[in-house]
Amino acid sequence: MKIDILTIFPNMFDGFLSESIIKRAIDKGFVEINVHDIRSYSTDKHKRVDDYGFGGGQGMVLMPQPIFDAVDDIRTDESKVILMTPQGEPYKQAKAYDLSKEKHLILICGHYEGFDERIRTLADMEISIGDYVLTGGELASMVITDSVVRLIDGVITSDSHIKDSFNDNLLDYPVYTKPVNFRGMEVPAVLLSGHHKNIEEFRKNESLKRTKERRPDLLEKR
Ligand code: 6GU
Repeated sequence: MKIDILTIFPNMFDGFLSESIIKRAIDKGFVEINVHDIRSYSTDKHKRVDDYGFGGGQGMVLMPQPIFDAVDDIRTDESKVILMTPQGEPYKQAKAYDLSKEKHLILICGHYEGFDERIRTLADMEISIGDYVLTGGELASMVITDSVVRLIDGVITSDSHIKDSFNDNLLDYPVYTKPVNFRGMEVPAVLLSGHHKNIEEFRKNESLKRTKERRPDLLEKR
């Protein structure tokens, strides 16, 4: 898979792309990720990327020219263009699965004060990562990238995501490691029993209990 990210803050991605599973996925060739500075596409002599909104009131608005030129340059027949905006479709694990099957994603990071409405016509899809406002789409595009890349075949063992929270709309069961007794808190005996059927049942019950307590809305979707 290839992911191209358009942003006015390319440096924000340095840490994200150079650590942990994302770095490994890049190094092993499962994904190619390119961060493009929208400013480098500006034809303005001062390399401007935003300007005052017509009608007044909303501060600086991202201009269409640099973003249209960037997408023209990067898009192919296989690209899905996604606009990051709090007005987009709420992002869910099911969408992460869909996107992980795509060949090429182009993520456009919006700006908190807004982007010219005509930029919307470039997008195949608009995504929001939740009901709160970020200063820009950069963190949101990292959330999308992270959640999609880990689902690409081979990036992590599929065992580790088959059991993820939200598959089947259930939260994860609790897990423990050594020591068996830590400051008086014991690992549930069933997990030490070696009895696989009982362990499976314990986990299923804990998943259900936890989902009922914390996210009853998910149970209604089952
Ligand atoms: Cl995608 N962008 C911004 N700026 N804020 C958000 C968001 C996206 N999703 C939730 N809040």
